[in-house]
Amino acid sequence: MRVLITGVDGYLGWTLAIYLAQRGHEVGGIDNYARRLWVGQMGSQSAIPIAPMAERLSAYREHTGQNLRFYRGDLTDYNFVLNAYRSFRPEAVVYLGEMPSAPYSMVDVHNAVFTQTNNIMGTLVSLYALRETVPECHLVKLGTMGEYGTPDVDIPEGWFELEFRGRKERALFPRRAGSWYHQSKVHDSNNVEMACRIWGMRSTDVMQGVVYGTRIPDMGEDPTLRTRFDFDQAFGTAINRFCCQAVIGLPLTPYGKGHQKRGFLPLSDSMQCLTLAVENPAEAGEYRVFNQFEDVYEVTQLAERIQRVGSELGLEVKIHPMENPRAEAEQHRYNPDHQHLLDLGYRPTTDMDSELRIMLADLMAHRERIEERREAHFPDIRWDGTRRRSDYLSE
Ligand code: USQ
Repeated sequence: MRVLITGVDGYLGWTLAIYLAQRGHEVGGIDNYARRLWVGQMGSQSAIPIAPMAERLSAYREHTGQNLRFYRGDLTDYNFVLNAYRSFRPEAVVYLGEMPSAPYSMVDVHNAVFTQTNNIMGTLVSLYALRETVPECHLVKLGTMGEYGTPDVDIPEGWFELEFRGRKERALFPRRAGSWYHQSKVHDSNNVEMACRIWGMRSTDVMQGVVYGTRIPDMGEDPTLRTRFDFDQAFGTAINRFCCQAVIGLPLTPYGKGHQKRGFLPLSDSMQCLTLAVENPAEAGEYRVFNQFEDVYEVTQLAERIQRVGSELGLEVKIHPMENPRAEAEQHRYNPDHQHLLDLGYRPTTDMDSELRIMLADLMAHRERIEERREAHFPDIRWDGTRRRSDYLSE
């Protein structure tokens, strides 16, 4: 299939381009290198060095035997997006080109407005451009499990049956996001659902949990094919941050009580799931939702795992809870369904401990790069809009 990836320079986008090409798909990509800039604004850099796009593209050609058709530009620019879709004529678009950080979106009014403009307008522009150029195209839109928030009931896969005053309706499960970023994905979901309903477009909205991992086997050994890996307070997720903290001897930092639960899945399995969505498109007019994660853990459980696996590799890892810079539930129910991808044939291929061993070994090779940006580990972006560095909590 001809698959266009928006955000192809990012953590998931670059990995997916390689994964799809190795499975015989023709891949195109859009990016404006914004992620490199945002991480720089956070005073950080990718722990794993990544090459400029021109070098990435030639390594890709050599490794996959394919040319990746790359379009450099801004996804909120309608004419640019229209021309890219008109020239590539994708059968599927995997939409990963958004600003993905909750803390970054909470810095101030500028970051909040930027996040929502970039994400919501970008998706809306793509809906129009797809309708105009390739209306049959399947939009695989990356949402997030964070759209649901942490309700005190089970979480279905998008749709559920609502009963009110004796009448029933199939409805979208209520969303209750906890950051302007997560909220931007809620708005995206509403817009995409409406485009399917009124224009007959087809879409899979992927509520993805937290993805972890430094590589997939399809990357081989060429360092130019590696994907980025962030650890700063905004673009590093808890698990990725903990691994980098372990490598440079900083204590791991569960925020607050540390009982926050999230769904996790390894990078290679995220690729498998996105590819299953691409290869099994939604019907015309269908808006379907996949909850995409493998296992649920509390952040403190993650920290303990990384401590254990780290000690096998000779790292002395301490855990030291830190004052929570976010406003969020630190103890809550979390029981989301995740059956749709299993029904399509998804089978987990690896477990967290094996993946952590690979991650820690990969990161130990780049200890100096992580050490160079030690300051970037410490959170100071608060949900009330102030900037104040969090302290470690006393035991
Ligand atoms: N946390 C810590 N210690 C840290 C960093 C984070 O305890 O050093 C906590 C946070 O307070 C939060 C939990 O870990 O309760 C998860 O935070 P995270 O930064 O790992 O992930 P999150 O902000 O939820 O966002 C990440 C990605 C985002 C994606 C989302 C999927 O950045 O793009 O949408 O994971 S999910 O979490 O399922 O919503």
